[in-house]
Parts: sequence; structure tokens; C-alpha cells
Amino acid sequence: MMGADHVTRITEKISGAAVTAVVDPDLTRATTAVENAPGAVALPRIEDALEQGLVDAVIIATPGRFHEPVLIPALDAGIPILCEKPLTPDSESSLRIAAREQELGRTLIQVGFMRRFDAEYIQLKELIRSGDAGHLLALHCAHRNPTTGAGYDDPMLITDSVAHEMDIVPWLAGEPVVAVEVRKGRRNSLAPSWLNDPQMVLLETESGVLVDVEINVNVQFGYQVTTQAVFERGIAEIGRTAGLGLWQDAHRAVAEHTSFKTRFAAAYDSEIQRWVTAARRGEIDGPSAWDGYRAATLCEAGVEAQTTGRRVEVQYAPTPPLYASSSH
Ligand code: ISE
Repeated sequence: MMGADHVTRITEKISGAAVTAVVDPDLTRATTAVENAPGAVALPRIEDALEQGLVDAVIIATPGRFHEPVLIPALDAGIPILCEKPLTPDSESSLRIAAREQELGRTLIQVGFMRRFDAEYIQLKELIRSGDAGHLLALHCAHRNPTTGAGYDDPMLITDSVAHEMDIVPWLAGEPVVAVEVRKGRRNSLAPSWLNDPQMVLLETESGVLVDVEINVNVQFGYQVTTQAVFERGIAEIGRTAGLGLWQDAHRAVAEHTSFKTRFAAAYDSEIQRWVTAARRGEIDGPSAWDGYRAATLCEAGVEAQTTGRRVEVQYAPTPPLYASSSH
């Protein structure tokens, strides 16, 4: 889904890049996607695109469990990479990828945590950093999706959805998350029978900021991601739906998003434009592979907390010098 979205984005909105190849083992899908990218070819393997010298940068938008086998040849080719989240599904494979990148001695991988490019998240981070409202004490996060598909299971609540909070919370707070708990409550009867939905995730940062995340992925009405930040001297809120208000028939209505594709459209545009501009200089401009590793580690702890019902403390490997300037 994101691959096709990025093909259209690069073709229609982004300057400094053009889509030259779309790779999918299912050639029918690749062929459909290149219809939106004049001059691009459809291929079944990334190796084909690399060997034919067709690409000088790559966006990886396969499901997370297929990232590693695509990341390795792209890294070996030494080209800039935008890898959709998660970097890989677990910390061990993320460490392997980071180790490979360190051997090359430069950061080629940017991870697609697009919330870091959302204007309101950026404003909130700046408010927290400035200390204008005092110290940050707590965050209340709501992450709501309309429905989930057949392949989506309980661990994915953490590894596919809360993965975003696992990245954005330490980024906002400016410090790591050190412990995680997960509680399952009354389930939504409209959710698929195998899913315990919604769940409440509680994160603790190094200085003790408490963060509750309502992950609620069969909420039916639409797509909503909001954050309320509690400070010593005030409250801040981001993510409220804006846009045309309509007063009609004794009701007031504002259209809600139904997908992350529209909710975060501007963030994706900014993410991809900045990545393209940086890639042309041989750099990245966003979350690194190490940020990907840290989010994977936190997700792993989250799944353990979800399975055991216990509070799980999180340990990270020491940050290698290549990633020392990383944001948290
Ligand atoms: C999806 O993969 C995303 O990344 C969305 O941002 C998230 O809201 C959704 O829950 C995930 O399944």
C-alpha cells in the first residue's frame, strides 16, 4: 500500500527524484504501480534493478518481515535507502543490519517513522524541549484505526501499530523509554475474534514520564492519532481533526480521516522530499537504522509484556559511534 502511495508521491509531488523501477515478486502488482510512473519498469527482484544500474536510491515498502533480504543487497550496492517501519521485526535482525551499515562507515538507511515530519508533532517536541510549560510529566496517546485485516494479530498491535509510539515517544521526550506494560481489557465485539482489541500500553521514560497509549484498531468510525501532553504549568494537545466544518440539519460535522495515508499525507510528503534532498548529498535526514533498532527492541519488550502481563524493563545496546549524533 505504501509502495504504491510513494510511487505516486514521487512522480507527482517530489522534486529531485523520479521512479525508474518498481520491484515486486508479484509482477502484476508492480506493473499496476508503474502505470503511475511514466518510463519506469516493473521487475520481480531488487537484484535485477541493481544489476541493470536502474536505481541510485531505493524505498523499501515490503511488509516488515521481508525488509532484511532487501536491505542487504541495497546496502551492498551502497545506495541511499528509505526503509518503511519497522526496520526489521526484531532487535537481533535490526542489530545485524546496523552492523552491516557500520562496516560501510556511513548512514545509508533512513527509517520511515513519518510522524517525526508531522507539523504538530514537531511543534510539540519544540514545546517540550523549550521548557516553556515546565517539565513534561505525562503523555496520553490515542492510536485508532477503523478496522484490521485477516493477517493482523495481537503481537501486531505492538509491532505494527504501537511501533510508531515506540519511536515517537522517546523522540518527543528527548530520552529513552525504560519500561513497558500492556493491559488487555474488555474487547470490542466488532473486532476479529482472534484479536484482544483495544489494549492499553504504559511506557515509562528514563526520568519517569508516564505515557499511556490506547491502541484501538477496530474503532469503526475512522482513523485518529492524538496526543495530549501534561506539563507542570499546562496541557498541550495535537492531532485534532481540522478542516471544513459543516452546520446542517441541526448537526455540526467535520470529516474524519479513514486512513493513515490522508492523516499523515503532509508528513509523508515532507519525509520523502527531505530524504530525496539529503540522499542527493549522500546523507539521511530522519530516523537512522539505530532508531529502528531501538524501536524494535522496545516492541520486543512490548510483546513480552503483552504475553506475560508483566512490567518489562528495556535494555539497549550502547550506541555505536556512527549513530552518536542520532536524536535520542
Ligand atoms: C500501519 O502499518 C501503519 O503504519 C499505521 O500508521 C498504523 O496506524 C497502523 O496501525 C499500522 O497497521
